[in-house]
Amino acid sequence: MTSELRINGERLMASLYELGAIGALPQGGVCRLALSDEDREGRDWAVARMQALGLNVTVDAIGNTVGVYHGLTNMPPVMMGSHIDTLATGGLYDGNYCVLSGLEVIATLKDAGMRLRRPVAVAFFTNEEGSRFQPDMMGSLVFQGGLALETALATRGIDGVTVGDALRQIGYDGPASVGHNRVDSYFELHIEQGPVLDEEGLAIGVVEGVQGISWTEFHLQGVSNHAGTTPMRLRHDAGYVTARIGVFARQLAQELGGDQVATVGHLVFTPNLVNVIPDTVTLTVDLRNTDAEALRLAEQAAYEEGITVSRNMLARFEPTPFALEVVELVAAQARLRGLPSRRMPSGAGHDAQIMAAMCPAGMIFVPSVAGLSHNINEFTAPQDLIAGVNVLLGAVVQRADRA
Ligand code: HGY
Ligand code: MN
Ligand code: MN
Repeated sequence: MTSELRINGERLMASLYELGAIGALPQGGVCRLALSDEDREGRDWAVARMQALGLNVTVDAIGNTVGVYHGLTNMPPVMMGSHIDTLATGGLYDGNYCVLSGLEVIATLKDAGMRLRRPVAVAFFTNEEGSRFQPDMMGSLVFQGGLALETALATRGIDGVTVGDALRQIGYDGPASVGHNRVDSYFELHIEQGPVLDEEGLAIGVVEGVQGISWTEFHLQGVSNHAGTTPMRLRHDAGYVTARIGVFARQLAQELGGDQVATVGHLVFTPNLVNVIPDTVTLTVDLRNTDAEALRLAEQAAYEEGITVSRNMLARFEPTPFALEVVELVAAQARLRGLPSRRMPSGAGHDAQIMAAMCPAGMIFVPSVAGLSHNINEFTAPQDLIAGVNVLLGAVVQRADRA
């Protein structure tokens, strides 16, 4: 029965384009920053789809939203989840694809008149991207109990607004409690956001875990001075130290090799004027697959330049393996459907790595063309998107109906 079940591909694609129209950018792509008006619009759209499916919808105190399709028992649900907040330059698929796939899986079960032994849930978590408020995966961290609700609500974003105020502003400071949820298992279907599946011509990634993540924000205090009259020997140039950190980060990644990556993605100079030696610089270093060595990079450069440096740990996640039972289930479903697949780690962070602390969790990847993501031109072919959802459908049905 399960292997014959197929989702409605047209309905899935239509929902992707419909949600993608909310916060659409003029040159393509989407901007629905966490807890913005656009995020509220996207949330309202997704909640309306949950209600149209007759799901029991709850919103918790950090805005995580869960729709439950009841089962034959009231055992803990098998959950499909991800996020619908995006970067300022987000693509159509990152996060949204899984939430819409969860809705499609439940719609397919409904069409088939199927109720499973366990309930099946679809969830979107607040602020997965971490662009406006850090850390990323904030909502699932609070859901799982890994971050105190009060700490999350008090977090101030890059625009100075607190999570609590922004949440109230969009009306998603929900009544459901956090940190005490029962979830049988968690599945996240996601675009790979890297080049592996596309380069190897594979349809499915059977994800074995997520690499570690370290986000550090540095504040460099230099001495602002005249760019023309200040001799080099008298300078304390925070801009020069910034450049050194960027070079160190790249060299660190090259020295360590393997999956090590390092990125300077956020950079703010003051006064940011062509003829003024910078007074301060704020920059972030994103390191993955290693311990946070960012401090070493900054301190070494700053010491030599006579700059004071302070740092703020924005996010720090250890490498997270997924539950073998879930990994095997995903691999078996890919085989059952004749889809070429491989086992692999995730380079990107996901809510699944947070949920793995509270229940067996796993992920399914589909190819990203040219490995592009966190870019308005991210693209995955419809047949790959549909194949991924059929693997999710099979895995969830098997998991929810098991004895
Ligand atoms: O940064 C990440 O890996 C995720 O997109 N938040
Ligand atoms: Mn994502
Ligand atoms: Mn992302």
